[in-house]
Amino acid sequence: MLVHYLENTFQQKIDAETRIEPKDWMPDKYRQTLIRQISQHAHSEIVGMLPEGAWISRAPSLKRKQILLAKVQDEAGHGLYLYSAAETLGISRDEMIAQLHSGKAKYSSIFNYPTLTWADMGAIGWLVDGAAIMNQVPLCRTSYGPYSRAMIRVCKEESFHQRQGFESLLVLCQGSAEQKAMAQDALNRWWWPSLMMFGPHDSDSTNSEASMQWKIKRFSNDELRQRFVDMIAEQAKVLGLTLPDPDLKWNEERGHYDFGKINWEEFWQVVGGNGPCNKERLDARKKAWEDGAWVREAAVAHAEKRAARKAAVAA
Ligand code: BYC
Repeated sequence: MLVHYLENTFQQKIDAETRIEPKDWMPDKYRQTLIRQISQHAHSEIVGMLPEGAWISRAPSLKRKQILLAKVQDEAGHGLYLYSAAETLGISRDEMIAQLHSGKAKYSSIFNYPTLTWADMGAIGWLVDGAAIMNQVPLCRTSYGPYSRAMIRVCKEESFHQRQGFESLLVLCQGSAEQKAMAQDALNRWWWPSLMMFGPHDSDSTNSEASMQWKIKRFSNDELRQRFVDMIAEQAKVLGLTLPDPDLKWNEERGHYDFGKINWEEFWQVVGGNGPCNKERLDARKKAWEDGAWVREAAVAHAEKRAARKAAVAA
């Protein structure tokens, strides 16, 4: 009876657009869904540093190196805001990291593809950050307060990331024939994985119904994917690049671009751990965690020393 009352009051708050805060009552499934989504989002940011991080030392100029360095640092920051938001739901940072390392928690499929050329840095900024913004701007109004506030800052930074990616590709597209070919090749490889970032079709999206009712999600996976295709198809014209989809065509009646079939078999293989770089990415994260053990130990020892000193002064 009491639970029924609490659930009703909770849903009324959501319907009235009142944010849910950490100390408010919430259904356990709402809490678990948020822990799942926010922690997976945080892991995606941290794992997402790896494919681009590999190009910092190979950036073609000081300017490009500075931009890439700043972008990768921003991603570390996004991971930290998101881990902090998830911690307000009662899970510790260590538990989340353990779930990533054991394979229990997912991270975005997109980061399991290799970065083969410099043009991939442009393609990631344009497409991957472009897809991220499309998905994350609505999350600024998500129903859980700490997550929505973290997303406001993240989105501001993501929009700079997308602009730098587009501008970097534009420079390549206006350069030599080889540079333009490199940009086209990067687009060919990153296009379909970018569409997969939005998740399975709505009919196969197991979490959507509850997440929409709780206003964690405001738009469905397919709606956001369509918006992304419509945006990128126009921007590709400015670059003079061709999206690698023979079925891409403006549909006057729908007022949207039609596009070809996504290879869902590939998506589920990548999500299941069998993508081209899954093992490499997880090994890199585990190694970073092990190599950083001494820093965590030193920080704890320092905190204990300070607390002991403070206690001694107070006594
Ligand atoms: N990859 O029921 P569904 C970034 C899983 S970081 C892997 O539709 P949901 C950036 C899904 O988890 C971008 N798994 O799920 C960083 C679920 O499995 P579980 C990351 C995926 O949660 C560095 C199952 O498939 N963005 O921008 O309602 C550099 C069924 O899916 C994927 C976020 O994390 C995928 N692509 O909707 C540059 C945004 N898609 O968990 C850029 C926040 C689905 O039940 N997250 N799955 O075992 C979300 O908005 C939602 O979680 C999703 C999926 C739209 C991604």
